[in-house]
Amino acid sequence: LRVLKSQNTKRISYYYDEEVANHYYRGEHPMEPQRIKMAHSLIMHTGIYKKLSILRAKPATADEMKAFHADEYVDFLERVTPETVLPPPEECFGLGENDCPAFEGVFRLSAISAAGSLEGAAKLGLGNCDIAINWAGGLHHAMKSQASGFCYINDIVLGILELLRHYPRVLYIDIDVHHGDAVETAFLTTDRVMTASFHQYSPSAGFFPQTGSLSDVGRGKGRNFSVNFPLSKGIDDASYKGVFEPVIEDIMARFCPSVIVLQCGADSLNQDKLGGLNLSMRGHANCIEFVKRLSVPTLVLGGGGYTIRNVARTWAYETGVLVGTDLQPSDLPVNDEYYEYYAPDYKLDVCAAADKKNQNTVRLLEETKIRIFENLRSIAG
Ligand code: ZLM
Ligand code: CA
Ligand code: ZN
Repeated sequence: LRVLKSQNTKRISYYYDEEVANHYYRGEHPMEPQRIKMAHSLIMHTGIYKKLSILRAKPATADEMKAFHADEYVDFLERVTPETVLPPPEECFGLGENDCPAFEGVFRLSAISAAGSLEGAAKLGLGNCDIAINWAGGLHHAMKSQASGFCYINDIVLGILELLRHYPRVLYIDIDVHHGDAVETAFLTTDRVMTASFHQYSPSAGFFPQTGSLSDVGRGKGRNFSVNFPLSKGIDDASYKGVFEPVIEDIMARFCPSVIVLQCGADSLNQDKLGGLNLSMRGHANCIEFVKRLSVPTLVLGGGGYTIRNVARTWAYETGVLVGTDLQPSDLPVNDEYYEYYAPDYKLDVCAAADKKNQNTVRLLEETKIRIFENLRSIAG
């Protein structure tokens, strides 16, 4: 009975605000909030919504954002418009450059993104659900006083701060292709939050944000509570599983988190416009399934993902994994409002490339794992 309960009757809260899709970063910017609505449409048309409690969170207020962000920054973000933002090099708080434009509604979109993570965390904190999902969240680069890497308000840090009011230890896992730098920095010196990011790392090639080396382990009381797994281009499903599962397993044994926050950036998939990895949808979803099986309360968030048809496919499929429905590749519903976006195959699947070179050597992956195990050994007790 207990096994049944832990696997099949998880109470899942899913946060969605249809207003997300009314926002644009302008022009040819790679970040497209519309992908959240596309994923939602698949979730509705495949029927997996029946196993979710669908909720709309109240957009976060400036005061709620100030639990992490600097007052001056939040006040600026609330007021800035495309007309008042200063051009580079006079840009303020990171806004104005191409990565973080001051588009119309930037504060509102950030408030919606933060809301799902905050309310999801609060609901998990009260024990009123087992899993909370917010695909509009996962904006891991937003710093205390600075927009960075398409992110303005750090919904993840806000969610973790809320969870810390209810739970002693929070594990943050980040499978976005980019390093979860701002979440790591926010909790760099505490032993109550462990951050673990897997990411493409090639600072010599200038791959953003160029941080997250293996030797980046945290500071002071937080030493060895920051875990970084740098990867080279082309990693495939088998290699990723071979590093992800043992590292998370070891973290579970040593750190014993009371709650998990999982950032599911879909830019680690094959064919992403910005990322260079070679994961299939199933390889990516294996991480979500693995974390689900740990049976720890979990806040599941979105993040990057720039080939939007694949982002929608993957987050819909992963929602299915969380509710216990293994959607089949043929399950792409013909009545979906974005059906034509899924041409030419009209399937749910995202495949890995057969001919992409995996630039990660078995030897370096094994050595990296061993270094991480060594670091984790020193936190016990
Ligand atoms: N230039 N337009 C991931 C955040 C990645 C920094 C190099 C800006 C782009 C990119 C923007 C339309 C997450 C950097 C890039 C051009 C300095 C990054 C606007 C194309 C465009 O066509 C584009 C004019 C833009 C931005 C590409 N930016 C690719 N990579 C990174 C940030 C966010 O997935 O982790 C979480 C949501 N920025 O490499 C530059 C150094 C700005
Ligand atoms: Ca990452
Ligand atoms: Zn990313």
